[in-house]
Amino acid sequence: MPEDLYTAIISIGSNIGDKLANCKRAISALGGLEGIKDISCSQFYRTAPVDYLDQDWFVNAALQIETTLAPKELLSALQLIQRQAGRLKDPIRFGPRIIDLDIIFYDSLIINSAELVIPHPRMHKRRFVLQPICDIDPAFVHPVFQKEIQILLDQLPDKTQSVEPLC
Ligand code: PH2
Ligand code: MG
Ligand code: MG
Repeated sequence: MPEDLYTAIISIGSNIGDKLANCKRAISALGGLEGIKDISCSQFYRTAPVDYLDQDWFVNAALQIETTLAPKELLSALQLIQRQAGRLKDPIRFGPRIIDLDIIFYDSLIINSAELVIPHPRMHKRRFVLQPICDIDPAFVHPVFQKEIQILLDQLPDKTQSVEPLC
């Protein structure tokens, strides 16, 4: 019997070493996992750091995947890829990382558990998350705010966060 397929949006970022190569390697690893298929990727962006400013700029993108994995299984899979890339612990909250894979949306599900909050709790304030998602699905409606991603991006009060396509 075919298993149910869900659509998830994942934000990806790196600001250590060869940032673009780190992102591409993680996307390949994701594509090789059982239960994940049909990955679409946004453009890659060069983005100024937010929340912790004293660190190098990031490469960020967004991915849309089709998956049979449940949210917590998907989280474990993303954490495994992060560990395999050499990210073992984070000395600084919001600080430098070789790879970061965050679940932003999982269909229109709302989850508030100790291990996992979906939609991602800070995504609506972050141009480096909203802009790449707009490449993939600008009309997707945020299930908590009931606003399209394009509207959240247009209404972002902070116009200073730098997010430029990577050439
Ligand atoms: N990730 C953070 C903190 N700050 N800034 C940018 N530009 N891109 C990120 O991916 C990022 C960040 C913590 O996950
Ligand atoms: Mg993360
Ligand atoms: Mg993050």
